[in-house]
Amino acid sequence: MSLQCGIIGITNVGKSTLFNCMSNTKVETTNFAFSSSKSNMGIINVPDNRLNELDKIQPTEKLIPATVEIVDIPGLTKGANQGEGVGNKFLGDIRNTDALIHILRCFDDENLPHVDGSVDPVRDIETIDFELQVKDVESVEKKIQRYKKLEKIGDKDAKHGIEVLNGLKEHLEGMQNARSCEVSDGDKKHLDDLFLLTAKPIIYVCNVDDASATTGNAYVEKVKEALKDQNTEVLIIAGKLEAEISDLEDLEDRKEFLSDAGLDEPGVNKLIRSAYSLLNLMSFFTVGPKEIRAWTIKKGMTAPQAAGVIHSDLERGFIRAEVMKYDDYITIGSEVKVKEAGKFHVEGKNYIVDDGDILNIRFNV
Ligand SMILES: Nc1nc2c(ncn2[C@@H]2O[C@H](COP(=O)(O)OP(=O)(O)OP(=O)(O)O)[C@@H](O)[C@H]2O)c(=O)[nH]1
Ligand SMILES: [Mg+2]
Repeated sequence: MSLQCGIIGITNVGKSTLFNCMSNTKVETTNFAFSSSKSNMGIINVPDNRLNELDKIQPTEKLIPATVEIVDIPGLTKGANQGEGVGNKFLGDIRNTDALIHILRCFDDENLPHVDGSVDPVRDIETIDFELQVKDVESVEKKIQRYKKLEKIGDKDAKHGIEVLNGLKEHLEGMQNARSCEVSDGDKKHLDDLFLLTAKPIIYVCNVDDASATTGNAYVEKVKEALKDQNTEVLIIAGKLEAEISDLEDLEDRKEFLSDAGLDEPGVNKLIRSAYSLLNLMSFFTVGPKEIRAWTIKKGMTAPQAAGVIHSDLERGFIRAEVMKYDDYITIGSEVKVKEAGKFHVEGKNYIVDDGDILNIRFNV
């Protein structure tokens, strides 16, 4: 199971800069508009301090964090849907993602002109939203045409489907995103196969100057005001500072740098965790002397499905899961004592795995 988070935004707002801070692969960042000419894929480790806590109780050789895929998508611009800038070929890359991180330029820098002449993150949100909405209207219209053909040959569902889609189309044409369109659960089936760009879950990241890393600035306030009615997260990150921090190899140097900036951890760590939860993901652990590992699953997965993330044999031959809750293990201090305390659970195939569960899968193939 690989879920993907896409980084989007206007050109030259710091997308590649932040991608480099998070990802295991590095790409070029430049002062030129549209410097990225293809989407770049990377893998990010999900920072999780629980791994270190588990290591204190069960010393191990390797700590392996959970991972998520991230794609740095080249900058969009006004008219991208008509081929402006790098055009719309990247709108397809956005379609393939499961969630979006929208980076907003919230810093002044006279050496780095903004393509639209001034720094205005609220206008930038509208610019990007509009490009995506235009694309979504196209998708909806195509589906309406398909339904009209079905209606002609007597399909009963098609008429209602057309009504639902027309409602959505109007919503989009009113400069609204599909994610804010109210559609009843029963009607969602008409939209499922559209993979609408503006329906994807999204986080906004205000890329600020170093001095505003903890406080934000006037641009951030405007962004928050503009998004206040949307149920969305707005994070503040000082991209340039983050890049400098991630370049430091030495852990102590990093700590000092962070505390000078007034941060208790890199802003990108927070961003990664937010993206992880936006993707509806969580982690369970396997714990042993060779490795302690965090595994990524979707919320609501059962024990056999979670076992299948480790290896398909474990799902196929699943017998039972032995489960310890992370908090029990940490406070009680060992597997033996957890058992003595009656908090070691044996669960069957209907068990829904919880975030932080420590699992041992019993299987037979
Ligand atoms: N002053 C300042 N400059 C930044 C910041 N973040 C990025 N930059 C600079 O902005 C320029 C563009 O950054 P990139 O990360 O390449 O921008 P991008 O959004 O990937 O741009 P495209 O790929 O061209 O769309 C680089 O020169 C960065 O050093 C920041 O927080 N403050
Ligand atoms: Mg770039």
